[in-house]
Order: sequence, then structure tokens, then C-alpha cells
Amino acid sequence: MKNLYVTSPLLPDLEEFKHCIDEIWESRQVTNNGTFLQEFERRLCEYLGVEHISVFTNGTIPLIASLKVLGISGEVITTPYSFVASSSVLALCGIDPVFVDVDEHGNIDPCKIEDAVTERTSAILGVHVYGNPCQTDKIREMADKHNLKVVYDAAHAFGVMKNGRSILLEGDVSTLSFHATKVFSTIEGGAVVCHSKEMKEKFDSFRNFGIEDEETVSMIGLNGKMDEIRASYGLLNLKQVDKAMSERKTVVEYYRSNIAVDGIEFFRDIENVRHNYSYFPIFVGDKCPNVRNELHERLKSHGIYSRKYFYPLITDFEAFSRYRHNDLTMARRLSDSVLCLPLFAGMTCDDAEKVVRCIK
Ligand code: T4K
Repeated sequence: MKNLYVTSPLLPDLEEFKHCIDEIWESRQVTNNGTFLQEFERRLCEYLGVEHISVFTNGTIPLIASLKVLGISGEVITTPYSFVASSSVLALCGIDPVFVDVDEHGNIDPCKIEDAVTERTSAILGVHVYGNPCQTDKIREMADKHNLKVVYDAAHAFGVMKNGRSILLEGDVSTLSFHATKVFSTIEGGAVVCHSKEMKEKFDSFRNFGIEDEETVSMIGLNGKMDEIRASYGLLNLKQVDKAMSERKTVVEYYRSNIAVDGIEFFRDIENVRHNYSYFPIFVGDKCPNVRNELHERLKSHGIYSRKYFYPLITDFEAFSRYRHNDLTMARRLSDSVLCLPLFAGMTCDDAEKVVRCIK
């Protein structure tokens, strides 16, 4: 019996990929804003319904770039219920993350933001966790009231739309991850979406050491460039990402219709949202972590590798213990009960049935 992992990468057609590699070999332009990268950025804009995108070498550097380009400092209000990267970038930039609780979808709760604002607060960093959109209108209201920037970590939200509009258009900037474990992938990769040509130029410069021309460095930057091979891989994957999302949706629908077990809860689709089905979290034995942990182990013994995304909370990591947080009741409740089930393009309902049978 084959093992089932929480995810599996979206791979382009190998023959087509070999053709791209031939072309790259022929041109000898292997990185530094080559033709595949430029074409990839154009096609991403079309696909995502956005105007300005800068592609990066992973999904973490665009977060650092956003903090630097927007001039964010002091304290940033953020969520503890996320992958550690969304907070480590703050600490790395000398900014103090201030953690507040999440809403029932696992996203930063706008009602909890105001209490955490101090004169050092300069921004809100929200994460559209599992691709569920944050309450962006309420976050914008709060940000406007206190003159704060808004950065969205949209690592999980590739292709997500709210009311027919890309979720990436919310906030001052949004960042994406194209890691192999994501709905859309370039193996390693990421991007930042911003709202003006001038901003894009800053992000493009940041990812290339801040170099303006051969003799001018106009800002302090670093190396965040994506190479031609991965840009071509991304171009090929763009052709199949709709199919990938629809295959994921089929599995999610199977799970939703067949996991009817007392004590297990899961999210439903949100009205007016086009979901990307990036993860399928279930919440098991609320307030009783042993049940979740036992299920995690039992699934493993049957070759089913679910993951506790996101446990522990970021605030519970020793490295983050010195940062302030308010009451985190909801975040803790989700974190103590979550288990993400296998979900990937190419997964079949037979695979999902095996998972469901094992859970039952
Ligand atoms: N913000 C948020 C909210 C994020 O979730 C992330 C990343 C970031 C920012 C940062 O973006 P990047 O800089 O990473 O682009 C994974 C990913 O490494 C990470 O990208 C992701 N979030 C996080 C949620 O998950 P791990 O350590 O759990 O992945 P790993 O290697 O255990 O893989 C999980 C399963 O996927 C494996 O059991 C098997 C399968 N797999 C994985 C890889 C890498 C494959 O089949 N093939 C593969 O090549 O972190």
C-alpha cells in the first residue's frame, strides 16, 4: 500500500520542461531577470488578476522585502497561528511581533487588534491561513484609524478571490509562496504583489542587491532572484493549476461528505469566495489534545502522514518567548486540535476513502 503524505508537488510535464531547459542552455541566460522570468511575471499578473508582481526565490524573502520597502519598524501586530516564517521575518528585521487572537477561520481577529496598538505599532501582518481570506475590510478600517500599513502573507492563498476580486489586491502588499508543498509551485519560489509601478521597481531592485545601474546602488537589498529554470517550471505549472485546484476540490468534497464523526469539525466554503483548496484541516477532540495526537499517530501507522499545521503556536516556541501577546484562546483551541489531512493534485477519491476509513 502506498504512503499518503500531507501534500505532493505539482510537477510540470517533463518533456515540456526538458524543452525549456534546452532553450535556456541555448541562450546561456540562466538567471538575473531573463526572458522566462519576465514572461512568468506577465502571465502571473494575467492569471491572478493583479497589475504588479515581483517574483522571488522563495516566499520568505518577499516578506522581508515588504517590511523593508514599506519602512515598517517598531511593533507589528500579527497572528500566532501560522507557519513560523510569518513572524521570524519580523524578528529578523528587528521588529517586535505582537500576537493577538484569531477568528473562527484561524485568521487574525480584527476585533483584537485595537487593544494591542501602542505608539510603536507601525503595521498589521495578517496571514490568509489555509487560503481562507482574512476579514480584510475590518482590518483596513483598523489600519486607517491608527495609520498602520497592512501586509498580507498570502503564502496559502494563490488564486483565491473574494467577491470576484483577487485577495492579493488587499492591503499595501501581499506575498506568495511557490514552495513545492503549495497549490502552485516553482519548487522554491515566491512573489510580492503591490499596487504601483514605482513599488514594483523598488521590489525588483531589493531582490537584486538594490542595484540601479552598473555604478549605482540606490537602496540596501539582497539576493532574492528567481532563476530561469524555475521561472520556466512556473510557466508550465500555470497551465495546469486550474486542473490541480479542481482535483483538490473533488477530494475536499469527498472528505466533507464522508467524514461524519462526532468530535471532528472542518471548514466549509465561505460565501463569495473562490477557494484554492490548499489544505484540509480537521479539528479533533476540541480541548483534548491527546485525541488529536492519537489520531495523528494511528494514521501514521497506516502510512497516512497528516500534519499538525499549525501546532505549536508561534508564541510557544522558545525563540519567541520574549514577545508580547494578548489572550490567545481561539488560536490555542485550533492549534491543540488541528490535523491537516493529505490533499494534493492527483490524489484520488480512493486515496481519500482510505484516509476516511482509517479515521472512522
Ligand atoms: N508564510 C506562510 C504562512 C507559510 O506557510 C510559509 C511556508 C511561508 C510564509 C514561507 O514560504 P517559503 O519561504 O517556504 O516559500 C512546509 C514548507 O517548507 C513551507 O514552505 C510551508 N510554508 C510550510 C507550511 O510547510 P514542512 O517542513 O512542513 O514541509 P515538509 O518538507 O515536511 O513537506 C511536507 C510533506 O510534503 C512531506 O511529508 C512530503 C511532501 N513533499 C515535500 C517536499 C518538500 C513532497 O512530496 N515533495 C517535496 O519536495 O514545511
